[in-house]
Parts: sequence; structure tokens; C-alpha cells
Amino acid sequence: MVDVAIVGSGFGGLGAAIRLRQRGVRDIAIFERASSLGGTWRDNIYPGCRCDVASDLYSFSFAPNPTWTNTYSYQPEIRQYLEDVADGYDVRDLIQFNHDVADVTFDAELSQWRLTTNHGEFRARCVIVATGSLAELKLPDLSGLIDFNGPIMHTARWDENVDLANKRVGIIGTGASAVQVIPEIAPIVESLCVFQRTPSWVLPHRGHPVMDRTQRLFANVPLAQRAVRTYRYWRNELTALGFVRDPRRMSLAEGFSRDLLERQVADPQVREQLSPRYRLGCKRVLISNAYYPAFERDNVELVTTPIQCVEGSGVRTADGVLHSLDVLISATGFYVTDNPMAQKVHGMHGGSLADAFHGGLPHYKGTSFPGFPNLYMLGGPNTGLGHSSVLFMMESQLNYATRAIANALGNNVLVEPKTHVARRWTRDIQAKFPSTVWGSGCSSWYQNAQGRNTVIWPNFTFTFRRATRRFAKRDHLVSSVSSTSRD
Ligand code: N01
Repeated sequence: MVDVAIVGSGFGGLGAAIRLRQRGVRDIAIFERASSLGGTWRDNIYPGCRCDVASDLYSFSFAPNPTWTNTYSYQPEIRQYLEDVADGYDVRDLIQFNHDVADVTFDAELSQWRLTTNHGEFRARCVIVATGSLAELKLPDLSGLIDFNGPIMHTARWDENVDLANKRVGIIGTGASAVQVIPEIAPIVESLCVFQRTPSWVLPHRGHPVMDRTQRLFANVPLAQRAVRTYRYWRNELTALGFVRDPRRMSLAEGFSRDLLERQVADPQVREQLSPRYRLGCKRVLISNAYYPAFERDNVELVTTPIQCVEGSGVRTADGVLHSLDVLISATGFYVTDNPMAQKVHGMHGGSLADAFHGGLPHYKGTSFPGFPNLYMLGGPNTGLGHSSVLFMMESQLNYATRAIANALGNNVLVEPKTHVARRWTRDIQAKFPSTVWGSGCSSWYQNAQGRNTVIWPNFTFTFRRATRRFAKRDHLVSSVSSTSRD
């Protein structure tokens, strides 16, 4: 048995281990289903994959990286950063690679968590679920998909052995992954059919290479990089005024996006097809200088007629046209509100964490849940962002979770949020949505099947930081660990 079991070794899992160590918790095991660490930044290797949050902010506050080569880093550098953090903070040895956690269930008799993996059963006094919300890829629910003759690959499982050169390629989806991959592959393929269901708002990308002398400055004067991080943080927070307070302010950014479209796409009909009909910010805002110009290429076609089905030789749209293809790429996102991992975590009353995303289980600060003692979830319900770095939210969650865990272990107790406190927290969050941009009318992966937004934090991030800065004992039920477990 370990004191703390962490599931996942991406940003969340590594950050949790480091923070726990800093609080004196040493008996930790990290369970990782893959053979290497990095989570979503290990899995997403499609061409052009990069973070759309600036790297000074999309990195741990306690582990700045002075050598980012671009202000918005590409996937290989972010993955390397995580490898370096694991070594620099000496947490790599805690990771049990190739351990796929199939079930996490609270054993009330022993007051412990039981983790069932492909390598047998493990026990833990506390658990941190750090599997992330972008871990389980989603293929489109289209009839005939399995009949397609050529390779089908999801952006999150890119197969580098599939040669796209001079192939007729189709890509389904026009979200964050698609806008990055389309400009990269368009020049090498024979033809590219982009199947768009809903156009995205796209803003100009401000990323640029970081000069050597800036890297040297950051290495020698860490305060300089901290100042840049702080500047970026507050600049992003300012945009939350539009997301959260007054969505009409988004019209300014909508103007920037329309200008970009106007400048980069000549054909008025294509421009019209690429123009969103909902408020900017309601779905994730994308940034790219290369996405729209891809549609100026002779070999790229934007298809907006809905897909009817997939056939052996291509994709048939509702107008009866068969788009003949050699390779099909699915840029269709992830299971987020219906994340399979949440279905595998069972509390003391039998329900699963999935209920927190469906609305049946209240959550406390997106991190803990009544009936799930000593268990914490990173990237839990309503901790996602549309305007800044999720790592800021994750570190906030860790401020609370690691304090609560240290308290539970130190006093040998079980800690869980009080139901009425969690209900109030969840209700207050839901009450905010109608006046925010997310309540302005669109459908997105932020919403569950009932249309309830269980992904986004609908406020400034500093309010979340304030709410999670300590372990508020009065908000929790504290009970003693069963005597069997103490023996
Ligand atoms: O996935 P998405 P993603 N038929 O869910 C379409 C993060 N990320 O992988 O809008 C046709 O955004 C769907 O259409 P619609 C980031 O948080 C980050 O691109 O539902 N189309 C949409 O266009 C991001 O938000 C980075 O109508 C179908 C697309 O597929 C999240 O990952 C980079 C369809 C899915 O878009 C997910 O992004 C990349 C169907 N049956 C990703 N089903 C960073 O830089 C779905 N679609 C940090």
C-alpha cells in the first residue's frame, strides 16, 4: 500500500508528485498506462502540434524554462520539458509505466482505495486522478467508418508510417487540432478535403522564435521571465472581461478575426463558409496565421455539406457526392464530459465520478467530491479555461489537494467535502453561465449530453486561485480511518 496513488504522468501527475514531495509526502506511486510520460503532449504528435497558450505561462510556475525556442512552443519541446521536469525534480522513479488503471474503488471496510490494473491490484490511502480531459480520443459517429479501404488516423494517434505525399486526403473537423495540421499537410498531399461542420473563430497568431539573447537573459535573470509570465497572465485575464462579464466585448476580437479572413481568403463564398455564426469564445477560440491561407491552395477544398456516410473509397456527403480518398484523418476531439476514466472511479456509495460531469454528483472546487474520501481530480469539472493556461488552474487545485492530503495522512483520517457545500459550489457555478459567452448559444465539447457546461471555469482565474489557496477544514467531513486499516 502507498500513501498516495497518482493516475497519469502528464502535467497533472508530475505536478502532483512534486507538490506532494514538497509537503513531505514521500510514499507515492504514479500509475501510467503508456511506456513513457507526458500525457497529451506524448500522444499528440501530428504535424504542427503546438500549444496555443504562451509557454512562459504554459509551464509550471516552479519550473520556468528559459530555453523555450518559440513563445508558443511546439509539441516536441513541451514533451522534452516534461521529461526534464521529471528528472530535475526526481519523480521519474515513482512512475510505474505500462500500468493501465481499469478501476479505482473505495474499500469502506479498510478505508482505502483499491486500484485494479493490468499488473494486479494496488492499495492507496489517497488518490489523485490526473488523467486529463484530452486523453480519450473520439472518432466520428459515422456509418461505414470501418469500411474505409485506406488508413484512418485520429490526430491524437498520428501514424508517422502513413505517407501522405501525393495522396488524396480527407480531414473531418475544424477545431484546434485541425487548424494546426491542415496547413502542414496541405503542401505535400495531392488533394485535401476539409469536412467542416461548424466554422471556428480564428485569431492571428502572435507566436515567434525566442532570440538567443532573450534565452540568456531568462537564464541569468529569472525575474525577467517571471515578469513576462506575469504580464501574459494579466493580459489573458483582461480578456476574461469579455468571456465572463460582458460577451458583447467579443465583437472587437470578432472584427480582428473577420479582418484576418478577409485578408487571407479571396473567394467570398469560401469566406462565407468559414464565417462563424455564434459569439467568439462560445467554442474554443483558435489562433493561426496559416489556416485560412490553406484554402487559397488549388489542392484544398472546403466541404460544408454534411457527411452522410463513409464508404470504402471515400466520404459521401448529403448531396450525394462521393469524395474519393486514400487517407482519412479524424480531427474530431476527445471524450471530455464523458471521459471514460471518470466512469472507472467509484466512491463509497457506488456511484462514479462520471456523475460529476453529468450533473448528478456535486463537486467541490472541481477537485473533490462527497462520498469520495481522500480522492482528488485534476482537470475536474468546471476547471477548464477558454482564455488562459489550464496549468494555472491545476496548480491552484494542487494547493488545496496537497494540503488536504498532507492533513489526512498526518492525522490518519478520511477527508471529503460536505455535500451541501459541494452542492452550493456547483450550483453557484452553473448560475453564472447564462450571462457569460458560453451561455450565448452554441454547442461545444464544453457541454454534456444535457447541454450543461461541466468543463469551463466561468470566472477570472485569480478567483479560483483564491478559493483553493488553502484547505478549508470546515467545508469537509473528517472521519477516522477504520481500525483494520490502521493495523
Ligand atoms: O477537437 P475539437 P480538437 N462530423 O473537439 C468536428 C486541445 N488542443 O482535437 O464544432 C463532422 O475542438 C467538430 O465539429 P463541431 C484544445 O483544448 C489544444 O481540435 O462539433 N465533424 C470540430 O470541428 C482543444 O479545444 C491544443 O460542429 C465532426 C472538430 O471535429 C481540444 O484539444 C492543440 C464530427 C473537433 O474539434 C480539442 O481540440 C490541439 C462529425 N461526426 C488541441 N464530430 C493546444 O494548442 C466532431 N466533428 C493546447
